[in-house]
Amino acid sequence: MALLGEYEPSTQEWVRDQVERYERTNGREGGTLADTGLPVIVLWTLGAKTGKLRKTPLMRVEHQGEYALVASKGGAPEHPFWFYNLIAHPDKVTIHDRELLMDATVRQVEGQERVLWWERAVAAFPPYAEYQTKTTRHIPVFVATAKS
Ligand code: F42
Repeated sequence: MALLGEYEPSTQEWVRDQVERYERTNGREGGTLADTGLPVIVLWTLGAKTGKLRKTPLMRVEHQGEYALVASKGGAPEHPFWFYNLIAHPDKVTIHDRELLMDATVRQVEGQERVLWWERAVAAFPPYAEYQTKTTRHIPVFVATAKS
């Protein structure tokens, strides 16, 4: 059952517009990052402070039904807010990937598992590697697994 809650759109217009187009067309519109042609998913989380439903487009990094969620925020020095939402509510997550709405649990990965998923992420979206060189912040990587 997809995450329930009072949806609070992103404060960034381009982000909330992409979510709106993605949801209306199951990703036929808004399914890629601008003109890169690279696919995105929409992450649903529960606000760590507001408890509201938040929807965030992320690059699609999928492997055997699991998804990496890379909190790069373009290499900014601070984590994105959705990072704190996942920390607060790791088991209150939905992944929208075109026709799939997947209820999920997330874990933050480190060590060898992070190396493996980081390789997959950079293969899917090469700018991630550049973002990491732009900041001393260790870019968090979560892996979302379908709830059984
Ligand atoms: N961002 C990434 O980090 N990684 C990606 O792979 C990525 C891909 C991508 C593709 C397409 C696209 O359109 C955007 C993409 N982005 C990617 C940007 C991403 O969608 C987010 O905009 C970005 O990561 C910043 O996330 P954010 O959660 O900081 O969003 C801000 C703009 C936001 O929505 N702020 C809200 C606000 O009202 O200011 C608050 C959001 C929130 O969740 N608040 C929490 C709450 O309780 O409601 C509080 C959290 C806390 O504890 O402070």
